[in-house]
Amino acid sequence: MSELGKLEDLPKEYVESLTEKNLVPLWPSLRAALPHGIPARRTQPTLWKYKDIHPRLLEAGDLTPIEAAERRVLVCANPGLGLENMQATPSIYIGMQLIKKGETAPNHKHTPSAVRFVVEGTGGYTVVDGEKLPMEKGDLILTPAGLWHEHGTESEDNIIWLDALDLPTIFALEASYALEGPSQTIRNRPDKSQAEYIRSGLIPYKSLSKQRPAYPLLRFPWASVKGSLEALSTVTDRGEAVQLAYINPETGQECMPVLGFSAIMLRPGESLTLPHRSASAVLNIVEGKGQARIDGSELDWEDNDTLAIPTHAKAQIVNLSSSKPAFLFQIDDAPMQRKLGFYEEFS
Ligand code: 1HN
Repeated sequence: MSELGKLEDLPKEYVESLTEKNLVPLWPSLRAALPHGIPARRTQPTLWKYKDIHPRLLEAGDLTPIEAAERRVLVCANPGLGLENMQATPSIYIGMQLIKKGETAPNHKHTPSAVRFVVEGTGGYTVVDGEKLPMEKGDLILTPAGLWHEHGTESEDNIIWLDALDLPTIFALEASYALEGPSQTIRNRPDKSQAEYIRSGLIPYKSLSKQRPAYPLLRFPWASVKGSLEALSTVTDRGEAVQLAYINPETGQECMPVLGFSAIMLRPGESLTLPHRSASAVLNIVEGKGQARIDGSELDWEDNDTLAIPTHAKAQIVNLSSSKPAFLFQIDDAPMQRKLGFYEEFS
């Protein structure tokens, strides 16, 4: 393979004449844009400890009223990607949001798609497209692109959840914007999806002949996810992943276009090698104590901690408890990579 020409090899006057006409020679930058074998990665394996986030989020609750914040969030920013860019991985935005007793976060809709994964507190709710969805620890709530959503809490508690958005991609497309609106009228059938999609394998009959709803399930209660993981663990060999994907029950496909969501159970003492693959991911620990080994970094995690896994990383997660299972929630960008036609798993 021949060495590619460098910018310095070209006459200064020639380069200047290109610059003047908004032209750039490709060959000096080709290998940086298209490295051989493995992509250039700036994303660092990163751990955000909940014990570091929690007191600072409560402090934000004292320092900044909700009216002055709109959304009171501390963003988990990957240091390798520049903190100001607010990326946990190149495609995944992650933040921790606090709503205090009596507060509401106003109604809006936007082009990025979002989910909420509840970390702490009871009695929170999100209204999505007129449906009032309760939020309890571990529940996953979808707020897809273009659907109105607003949040609040009806208990004495603070409520804290993790926001995951496809914002980095939508922003890079110069397509990220929001609209504000008046508070939604709540339909008198709270969370109807929990009655319509109560069991896998069964969908409302009418949806076979009608156009299928784009987002039939907006809430995935943790209690049923956890129960399903426990059942799956009884028929899964040790060392093999006990993992469930959140899907659209009408299509069987991932429930959002860019980001995918799944839940993992690690049995006591279990060590799991994650697939070596092209997707990046973020893990949030629902409960448990363990270690992640990601490309040579050893990161010790416990309840509510959050971890970033770069693309093409070699990663292993270990449950360090010999008596209790650990439960993790995963966000990844495999759905977008599959649609773009380059998703890969390496053996
Ligand atoms: C957003 O709409 C929410 O609705 C939270 O709670 C975090 C971060 C960036 C852009 C939009 C929310 C967000 C966000």
